[in-house]
Amino acid sequence: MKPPSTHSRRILLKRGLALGGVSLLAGCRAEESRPLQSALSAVSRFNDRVQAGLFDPLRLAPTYPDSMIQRPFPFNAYYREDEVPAIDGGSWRLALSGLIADTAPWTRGALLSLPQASQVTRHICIEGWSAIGQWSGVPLGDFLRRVGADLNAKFVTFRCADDYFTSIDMASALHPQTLLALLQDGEVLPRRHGFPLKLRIPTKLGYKNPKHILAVSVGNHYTGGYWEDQGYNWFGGS
Ligand SMILES: Nc1nc2c(c(=O)[nH]1)N[C@H]1C(S)=C(S)[C@@H](COP(=O)(O)O)O[C@H]1N2
Ligand SMILES: [Mo]
Repeated sequence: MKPPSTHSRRILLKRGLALGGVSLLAGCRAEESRPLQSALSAVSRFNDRVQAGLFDPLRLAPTYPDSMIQRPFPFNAYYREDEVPAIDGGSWRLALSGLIADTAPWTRGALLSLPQASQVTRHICIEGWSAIGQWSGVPLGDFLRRVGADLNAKFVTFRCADDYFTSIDMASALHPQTLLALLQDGEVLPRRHGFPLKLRIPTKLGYKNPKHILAVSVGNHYTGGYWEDQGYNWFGGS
């Protein structure tokens, strides 16, 4: 049997995403109904599997010319901009845990000394806005290989300096455009955009791009996320 064409795969993906959208919309009005909630989250779990099955590890997210970069870049978080965590870059360390051979913590300088990649991509927030930006940093796949992570594990989880956390599938973690970003628009990652380290993952929606990362862990147990635990679709493909 012939594999589905890129076009029909895209239609399938849109349908998968639309299913996720229905579950989100309906979730708002159905807080009282437990059976409905669990049926809807079963649809969302199904949607995760559809998206994971359609995910092409080699297909790149669209990139844009520098002239399209939006300045100032919009801010978003689950709190106001004046409550953004203030992190001292000198004493900050990236902690590693789980299925990783070398869990020694990383300084910002050590991360900057690794080969860097950069991208101009569109960040899409589920709240109804999107913006093109430029980010650079260490490809997460290169980093996971360097520290001896188990690349057959299912999940990579990120914990942040605020109460935010999220997790992604390993195939997306190893995608070439998935970056541990240290710079935005050629400058040290601004405080409001996640200093000292954020995940830039252009194949996923904004809420799968954690800012102010403190810790990365690799494992096989589902860990969810801040918004995902409140009903946002876990795979969160864009
Ligand atoms: N630590 C942390 N990371 C986060 C969030 C947050 O509240 N805290 N919000 C997410 C959401 S919903 C979006 S749209 C983007 C916004 O990133 P920006 O401020 O750089 O535009 O950050 C994501 N990462
Ligand atoms: Mo968002």
